[in-house]
Amino acid sequence: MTKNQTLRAALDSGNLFTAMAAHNPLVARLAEQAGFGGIWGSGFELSASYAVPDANILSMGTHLEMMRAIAASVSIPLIADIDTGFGNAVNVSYVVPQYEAAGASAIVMEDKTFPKDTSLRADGRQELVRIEEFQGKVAAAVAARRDKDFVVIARVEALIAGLGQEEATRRALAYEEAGADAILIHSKQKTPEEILAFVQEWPGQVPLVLVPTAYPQLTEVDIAALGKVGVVIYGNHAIRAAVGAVRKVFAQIRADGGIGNVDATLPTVKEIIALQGDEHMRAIEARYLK
Ligand code: SPV
Ligand code: MG
Repeated sequence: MTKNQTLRAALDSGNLFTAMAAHNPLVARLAEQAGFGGIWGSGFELSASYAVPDANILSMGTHLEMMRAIAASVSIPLIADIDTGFGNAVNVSYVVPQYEAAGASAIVMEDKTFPKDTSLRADGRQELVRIEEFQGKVAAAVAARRDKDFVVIARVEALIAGLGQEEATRRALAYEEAGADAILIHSKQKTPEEILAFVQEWPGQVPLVLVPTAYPQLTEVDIAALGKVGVVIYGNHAIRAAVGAVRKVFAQIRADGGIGNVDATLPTVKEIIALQGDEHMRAIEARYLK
């Protein structure tokens, strides 16, 4: 099976597919080793790793090249976060084949205006495009894919924008009608009630995608039991884990005036060399270096 077929089959199966955020190939490899079904090519994480806001400050090219590097380093599907599609439906027509060629198995595109503001920030600018305009962008994405198993996920930001469940459902149904394979419904409420109400009332046929960052109480068992959710995305746990771990180690080294104490607490250099794919390179060496 190709990676695209793996993701498509997972969506068709009705089982919950898990995708973990990654901002570089090393983290993607750790996600694969940990047993996640796929990688989330998070714009938030990549922006954070460049120390800039998640607000279309990074260029599409920067994100695209990281997606290419990630896809090349793992054997599980990559779901690429293309924000608002980097423009209008015309841009989307050119963007989608590039992500597909880079090795992504899906794109998620959100119905906000360009440039976007990040969704989970309190008081962010959350302006949505007209429903018809976004339908055009979804249809353009669907038409532009080369492989029918490449998945197009439309992301509804109506709850994030405070427009309520009725508007969110209206938009989700319109995007399904335009050809979306799945609907990502995002919420920044600190408890799951808002998202649960949407999921329970969802009258559409396509599976939903949740990003439970703001309401972490909801487990995979809870989500699977809802029966309408195909994918759960863990949106930023790699970058948050990295920031926490790096801060702690740096502080310890400054406090100790040396690396003696932290050394035993860290993964060994040997472990890092293994993650770099050393075994593969040594096999090439043994076979071809004459
Ligand atoms: C991302 O990880 O880039 C996302 C999810 O789009 S969120 O940051 O919650 O908007
Ligand atoms: Mg994003």
